[in-house]
Amino acid sequence: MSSGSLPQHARRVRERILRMVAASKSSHVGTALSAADLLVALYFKVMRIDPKRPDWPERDIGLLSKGHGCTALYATLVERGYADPKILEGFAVDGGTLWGHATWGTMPGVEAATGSLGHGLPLGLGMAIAKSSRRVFVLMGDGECDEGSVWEAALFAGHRHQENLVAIIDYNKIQSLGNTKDVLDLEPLAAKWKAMRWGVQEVDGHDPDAVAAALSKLPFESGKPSVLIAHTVKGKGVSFMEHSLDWHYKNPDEKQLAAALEELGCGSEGEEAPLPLKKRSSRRGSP
Ligand SMILES: Cc1ncc(C[n+]2csc(CCOP(=O)(O)OP(=O)(O)O)c2C)c(N)n1
Repeated sequence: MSSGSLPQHARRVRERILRMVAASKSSHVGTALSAADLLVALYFKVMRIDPKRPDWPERDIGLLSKGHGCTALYATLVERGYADPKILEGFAVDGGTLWGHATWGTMPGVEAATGSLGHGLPLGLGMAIAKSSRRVFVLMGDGECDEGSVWEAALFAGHRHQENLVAIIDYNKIQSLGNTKDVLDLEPLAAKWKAMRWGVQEVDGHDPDAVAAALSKLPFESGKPSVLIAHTVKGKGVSFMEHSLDWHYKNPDEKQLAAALEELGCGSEGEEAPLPLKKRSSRRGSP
């Protein structure tokens, strides 16, 4: 595991995301940058896990339901010590081992195959019911909440008083083809979850210490599942990617990658470069 504060871990995760997406010429860099601080808070402070024992039967379960943001998960798992950084070189390239959506069995710590949106919460609910002594954390996108299966699971979890289920919504206000409020407005989002008998809190999703603090006392309300609505910015950390729909699908060229890394201040702490800058023959991640 690398040492440092949560923001330092998040910066290294962002560096790895950028290098992976650029090297493979794949998509969803804005998606991954949006979720970096949330994943770092979860995997470094909140979840009861042991990277040396990824199958530890008592562990908390983490599911990245917005599986198209898998570079953020892979980078966080490496940063946390689940695998050697070299594994990231196999992301979305010919002959590689890490797919463009989170895939179970490709790397220790990936608990489920996700990316077909709307399945993480029902899956997590099933796990929470089956393993009532363990906690299940499901990280979802806001656009993902357009899926009916999210609301079926939310209703059922509230009905069941499923205290060991925790949803985190990466509320970056943008989905793949437009602003969330224009495509399908979710507001009033907190009131909807409250009405379904969930304990609800809201947080700045780019303050990992605040995210960890919010998730340090669970459940938010006794006898209810918990949802943390995390206000985020798509593309966070790279100014020309922030709040931009373009970077859902676009990937940075060499110049853009160099500019992004410079803006993040990469290399200033004498860290290794996790992946080379050079391009490789690639297979694009699917949309
Ligand atoms: C069931 C399903 N329908 C459509 C898609 C295509 N798709 C990929 S990403 C995306 C938008 C996701 O938006 P959001 O959940 O807000 O995530 P963000 O990328 O903004 O973090 C869509 C519709 C999918 N992956 N799964």
